[in-house]
Amino acid sequence: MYGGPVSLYSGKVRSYLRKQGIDFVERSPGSDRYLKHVVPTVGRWIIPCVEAPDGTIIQDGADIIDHFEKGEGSELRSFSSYPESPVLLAISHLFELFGGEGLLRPAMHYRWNFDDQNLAFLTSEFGLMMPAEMSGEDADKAFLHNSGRMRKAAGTFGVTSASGPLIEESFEEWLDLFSAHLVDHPYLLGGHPTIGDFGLIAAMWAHLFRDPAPASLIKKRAPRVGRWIERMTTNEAYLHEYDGAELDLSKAKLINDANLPDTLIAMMGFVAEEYLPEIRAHVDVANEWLVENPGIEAGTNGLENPAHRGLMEGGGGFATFEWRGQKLTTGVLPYRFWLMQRLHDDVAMSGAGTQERIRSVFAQANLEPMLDLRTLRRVERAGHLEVWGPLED
Ligand SMILES: N[C@@H](CCC(=O)N[C@@H](CS)C(=O)NCC(=O)O)C(=O)O
Repeated sequence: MYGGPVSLYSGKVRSYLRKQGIDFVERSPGSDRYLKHVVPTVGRWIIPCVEAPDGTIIQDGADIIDHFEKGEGSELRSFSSYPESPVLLAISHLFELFGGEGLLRPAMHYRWNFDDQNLAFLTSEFGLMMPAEMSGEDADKAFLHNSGRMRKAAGTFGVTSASGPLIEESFEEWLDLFSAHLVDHPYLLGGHPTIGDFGLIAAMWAHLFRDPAPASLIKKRAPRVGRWIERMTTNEAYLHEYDGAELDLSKAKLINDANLPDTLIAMMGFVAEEYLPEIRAHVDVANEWLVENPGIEAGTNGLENPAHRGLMEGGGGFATFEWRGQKLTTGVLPYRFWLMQRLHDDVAMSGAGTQERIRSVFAQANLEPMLDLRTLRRVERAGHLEVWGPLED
């Protein structure tokens, strides 16, 4: 695996590999192999990437996980990360999306707006991702340059001086809800982690538990969430507070989908408040853009730079929405639609009665509209990039 301790999406894959007991080595994206072989293969500098023993290179957290869940690597994993119950599966997809994408606001805020506590740590940590031959002084300079870019990126996720205090209030609420849920459940859906936990650990690890400022908040306010984070990042069972829990994850059971804990519905309700208006506004902006640009060739993102990850180049592609009484404007990323499609596709696979049950669970949490959000063209992944699918009639 090519990744970095400081990288959000590397944390998702590393946690997955550890919990599944899959043997791997982590190398820096500053390594020769990454720069000379992986970057040209993938077409851009991006982590995490996994290089399988046969030389296959996989980029993207979800694709890497699926390589082990459903693909060539599946004999190496210990348990399925996709719940069998369609209701639990839908909830698990929801938290994969929310953890990797919806928690970026607190992740970016706590990383870049607490320099007295974080900056020395971040300077040293980002140094780990530079080419080995780079001098310490040059690595610090490169960090200054890159951190300027990342601070700017924080703005595109809705981190502003006006939103800062509310981001903190909302993150504290999230910690309280998650902590209450973990009283009875070692993982989001019971006895073993699922794709939802792997999504959540993305934001909760590198930024929110390793960076000094939010780590201290989590330890003071929600130590139980801190222990879930530690549990997610070791191959050990680490279940001290769950007396009698199954230690072998391949035998551990998930919760009963006919009797969902109120604490889980409350966490889903938080997602509705925190993220539904944003993803809905993103879908609207993307659909307007797709209507205005009917000529985009299927299998491309329609942009001059195929490696560009926003909806459009040159400063466009932003959506404005109401969030906790403020107006926020954030960048539209088609990757999020692709993750949401995974939820929609799995819901569509189940029978009418089960779909009704999923709807009623989502409705209890004010999340039902998410089940109906669609972009006019599907997002597909091809050649390690997000691209638009064919125009549908
Ligand atoms: N969808 C990708 C996102 C990966 C990603 O954004 N990685 C960040 C580091 S955490 C990165 O490489 N950024 C490089 C850049 O934006 O230039 C995944 O899940 O793997």
